[in-house]
Amino acid sequence: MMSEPVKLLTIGGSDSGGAAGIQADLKTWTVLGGYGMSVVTAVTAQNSLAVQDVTWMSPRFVQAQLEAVLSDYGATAVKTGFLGRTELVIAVSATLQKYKPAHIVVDPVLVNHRGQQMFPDAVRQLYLAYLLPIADLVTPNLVETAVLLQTSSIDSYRKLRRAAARLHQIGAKNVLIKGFRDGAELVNVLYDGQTFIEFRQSRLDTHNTHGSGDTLSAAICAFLAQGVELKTVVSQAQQFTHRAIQHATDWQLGGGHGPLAIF
Ligand code: PXL
Repeated sequence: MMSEPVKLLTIGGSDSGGAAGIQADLKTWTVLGGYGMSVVTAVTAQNSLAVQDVTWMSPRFVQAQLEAVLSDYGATAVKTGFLGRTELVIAVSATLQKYKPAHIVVDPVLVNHRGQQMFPDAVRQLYLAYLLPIADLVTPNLVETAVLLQTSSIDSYRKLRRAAARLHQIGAKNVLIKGFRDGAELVNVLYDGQTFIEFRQSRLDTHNTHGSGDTLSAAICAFLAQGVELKTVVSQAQQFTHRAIQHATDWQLGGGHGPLAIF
């Protein structure tokens, strides 16, 4: 018999194109040996070029899915993704506080790949009030960080560190700000309230990065649930994601931003 897998839950949207959202999370978890569950907040009509349409699940039905899985299976680690409705942010926060999973990773999906805010500003405000305070880790990219804090673009380490400190102060236990460009390298910075740790990786020249943020936060969830220490978790998850991007560099599955090779 196989040993029991860790139980992992994603709360997010479906990407019909299979690159991002719950599809990226579930593929990542299967590869990393976890048992993946998914509470669907929205269904997107999406391909490598654009999100063409979205149908939202009702807050009542999202709540029903959460109760169904958490009252029976439970989850050691949970990640939140596409939650662009105020009622959904509130329902998800309340239910996570009821069930208290050991690890909560908040991936603040707020902007599209062009860097435009996708949701009403009230959603951003509720992220600060309801999700950051229960997050063990929040994982914004540079644009999401600037949107969350309503600041100008983050173009220096000084601004990045200050933003991380503010997100920590608002309530996130740990903050990982992703995607700072430093020459040929991409730098992710982890802040735990005391020290800043830089994780560096060579920047890959490819269009196929659709779902890379989801894959990274999903991998983080899986390693956290396995009991790995956060610093090591971030390093391992980054290597996993980097490899997945590397292996898909030359793919042309669609006409736009293609998926990663999650194998
Ligand atoms: O990559 C962020 C993301 C997550 N979840 C869903 C998405 C996207 C980006 O478009 O559509 C469902």
